[in-house]
Amino acid sequence: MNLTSDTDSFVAQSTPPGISALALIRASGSSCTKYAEQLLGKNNSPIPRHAYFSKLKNGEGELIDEVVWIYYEPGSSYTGEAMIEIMPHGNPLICKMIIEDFCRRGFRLAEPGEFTKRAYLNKKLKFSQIKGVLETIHAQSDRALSAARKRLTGASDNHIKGIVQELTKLRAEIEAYIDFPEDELPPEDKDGPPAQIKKIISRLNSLNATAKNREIIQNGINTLILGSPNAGKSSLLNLLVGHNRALVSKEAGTTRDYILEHIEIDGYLINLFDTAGLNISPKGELESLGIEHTLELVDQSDFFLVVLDSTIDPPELPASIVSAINPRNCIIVENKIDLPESRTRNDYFADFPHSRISALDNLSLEDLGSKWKNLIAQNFEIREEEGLMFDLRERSFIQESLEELEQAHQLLSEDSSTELAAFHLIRASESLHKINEHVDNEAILDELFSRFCIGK
Ligand SMILES: Nc1nc2c(ncn2[C@@H]2O[C@H](COP(=O)(O)OP(=O)(O)OP(=O)(O)O)[C@@H](O)[C@H]2O)c(=O)[nH]1
Ligand SMILES: [Mg+2]
Repeated sequence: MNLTSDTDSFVAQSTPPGISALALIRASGSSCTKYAEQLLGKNNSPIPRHAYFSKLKNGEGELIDEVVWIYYEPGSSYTGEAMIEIMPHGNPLICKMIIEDFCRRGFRLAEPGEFTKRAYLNKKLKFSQIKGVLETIHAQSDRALSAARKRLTGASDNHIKGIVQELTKLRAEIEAYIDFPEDELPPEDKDGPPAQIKKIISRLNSLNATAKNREIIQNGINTLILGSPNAGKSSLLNLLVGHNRALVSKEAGTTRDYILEHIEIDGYLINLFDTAGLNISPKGELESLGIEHTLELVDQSDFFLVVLDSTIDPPELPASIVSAINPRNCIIVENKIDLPESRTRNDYFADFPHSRISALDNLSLEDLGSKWKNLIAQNFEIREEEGLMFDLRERSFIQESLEELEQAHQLLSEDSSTELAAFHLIRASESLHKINEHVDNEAILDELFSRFCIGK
């Protein structure tokens, strides 16, 4: 994608292909004004942001569709250029004809993310807001959406700006160190700056610790349902997803390959894996392969539900599972409590949370749900700052800034050169500035825009 701010006009369908009640076709560039004038007839000027209803005709004067359309004047549209949005009936044939008609009038097809790219080049959006647009479109849970909104509205930019302001204030104080002889400064001023730097360091550290949360918010909490064959793992999955997704049978070894379903708990996306029962002596190659798959999933999982058949003695788990689970990321689900032979299994992983349920009779699922929610809250809860979700590139600037701050802190604590400490504070601010800086590196922009849909 080249970065010249050419003003050629382009068009794309912004709604997904296929049949729908209505569709949205969007165009940007200087030719939009002429297009709108022709739609109005007699070369009248369109009123910006006014919804018109017109007959849209092709080059031969044949009616394509009756459409609602809106014209946006240059300067105050999404892209910053003249834009037009057309809402025809959602028939792919109609959309194709309208787009062909645009092309006949000198428009070209838009590249993925090109509307947003124009908005960025025309300074209608900041770099982090582009990511906010992308994350808003792709968010798969309430939590992901709320974090994306923070980016889109510039909350993450403002957060960094706040820290930069504090650093500037601090520098002024330190420069007072330089300008005044030490014995003329009140003692509290001498203690102040190192303590304040420590505070900023801890704020930045908490921003930097967002890597795992970012993944979890965006991609979901990988949750494995594990246990012996016939324990009721698939029955539990079916209950949680609300339909009979997995085969259930009284034969042990029913589930072979894992099954993935998505549910939402407390606004978090849960990627729920039903797995093959962990049979110590598997019957045949297929069952062995299934168990191998289960064990492979353990490393990539964030959370575990170990399902027991509470009418029989609990199984010994493979070492790789024992080392992956702990009382914060695992619930022991004692199933089949409807049966008279059922016994409590409190001594099995005694310090883990236990929940006694019947997947067959849908008993006590609330207890499991509330324990599950509590653990998610403890492990994955996003604090306000972490909800801002900085990505890898941004975190590298935060890291740079932290290193400068550590040096400044050390110099001030040792009563060494205050000039040098002030210099490190400037460098720390500069690193943070890079987070919100206008990026014109083509490779970075190309990579980002390639993740967009056409029409956005
Ligand atoms: N009584 C009773 N039976 C249950 C309960 N949950 C599951 N079952 C029965 O136990 C048998 C096995 O259930 P599944 O859900 O297929 O068990 P699984 O753990 O997925 O088994 P595999 O896929 O073979 O590892 C079926 O006959 C279920 O109807 C329960 O809470 N109570
Ligand atoms: Mg199963």
